[in-house]
Amino acid sequence: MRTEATIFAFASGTSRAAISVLRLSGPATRAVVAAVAGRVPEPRRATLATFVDPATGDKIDHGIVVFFPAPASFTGEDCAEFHLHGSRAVAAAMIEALSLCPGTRPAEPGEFTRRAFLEGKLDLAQVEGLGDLIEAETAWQHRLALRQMEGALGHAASAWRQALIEASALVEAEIDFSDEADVPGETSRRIAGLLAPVAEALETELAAAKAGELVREGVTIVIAGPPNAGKSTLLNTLARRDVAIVSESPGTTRDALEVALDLDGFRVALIDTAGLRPAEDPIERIGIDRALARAKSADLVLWLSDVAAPADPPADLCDAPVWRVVTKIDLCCGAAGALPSDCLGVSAETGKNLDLLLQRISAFAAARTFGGWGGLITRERHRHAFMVALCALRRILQHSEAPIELIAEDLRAARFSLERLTGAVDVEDILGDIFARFCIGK
Ligand SMILES: Nc1nc2c(ncn2[C@@H]2O[C@H](COP(=O)(O)OP(=O)(O)O)[C@@H](O)[C@H]2O)c(=O)[nH]1
Ligand SMILES: [Mg+2]
Repeated sequence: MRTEATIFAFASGTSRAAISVLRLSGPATRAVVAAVAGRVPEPRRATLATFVDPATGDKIDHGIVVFFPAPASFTGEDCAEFHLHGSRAVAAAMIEALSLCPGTRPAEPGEFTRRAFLEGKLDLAQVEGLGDLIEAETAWQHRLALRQMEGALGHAASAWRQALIEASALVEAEIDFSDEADVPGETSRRIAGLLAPVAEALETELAAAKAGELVREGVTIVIAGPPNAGKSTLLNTLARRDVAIVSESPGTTRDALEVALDLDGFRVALIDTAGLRPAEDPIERIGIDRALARAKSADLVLWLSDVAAPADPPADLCDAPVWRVVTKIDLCCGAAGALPSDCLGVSAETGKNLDLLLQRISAFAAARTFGGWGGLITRERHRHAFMVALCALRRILQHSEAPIELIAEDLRAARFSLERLTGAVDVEDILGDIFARFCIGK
């Protein structure tokens, strides 16, 4: 699938910087490089050149040009990079010069990566890994994205697909030569032998999936409790900035507020909510409903209450673990010792026990996400594909007496689902969605 246009875009950010990188890909690359840099340098060798506007001959910059001939380039097409001084004026002049070269146009978001995918340089799961790598904020997100980009999911999927293809061959043979005397049950035994390990691997991955998604999306922790318990203060203190409005008047926080923290490399989304109390005010009521909804979907709830007015969480607050935190212990000297053992007393005022709270949260995030390291599934799309394949395989394994045509059909369904995972079969419907998330120049 050859693309006609030669695309260009800044691969680096375009704010003022020492150096910025302009990238070019497509059939006109050689001509553009020759016109702008004076000649086409030796492949993959950083070469100093003077860049000029081919239309006017005006000098634009002195910099480095690198030429990557097809097919050994990121996109699989002829590619080049111009390393320029990172000024807005240089950027604007280069963009203008490239725009005037025949056959060129600015790239759309994710277009370089889309071409790499279409040229078979990356499978779809690697594309997603690359997107995650660019977005990665914490050390664990970074590691997971890197592994995804290196093709861990694609390798596993193609090994499983191979087993399904072998099983299909047995099934086809059975359909074609069913009248020939074969040992009864022999084919289905051999098929089961091929499919059972695949089903088992899919099951293991699905079980570990939650952890992979937690690494990518983060562990969600909701701070809940009665009004004035110090919820917003705790959020602000842990976030080290004023995210939420803190006030003595109860019912100040109306909407759920979220901050993302990086705790020892784990992404943690901390959510402050409206205080829970019977409220008259309709807006406060909405806030309380939202608070309850957020608590329901949380991975962990911190239930805060004032040391002067300890309160129990409602029994049906959530299915996730609830940690009881007693606040403002600075106001109640000595009382902290009298707290029930399942309560942690903290003070945002003095900082007492906040480190301990963070340590415990970090340990919780680690325990929840550590399994994600071994897992391959990092998003809902993968989980769905695994699920479809597993259901089809289970049908085959559990109904060995089923008509051979049904077995063939289920095998096709399982294989199709695994192929969609890496983009080996038609996936036009999901491509737009995946590439639209990329930035221009990637
Ligand atoms: N002395 C003391 N006051 C606190 C502490 N945490 C919060 N407060 C005060 O308690 C009041 C209510 O706090 P806020 O965070 O708005 O509570 P929320 O309604 O649960 O969000 C404010 O006046 C805070 O300054 C603390 O650790 N020590
Ligand atoms: Mg509040």
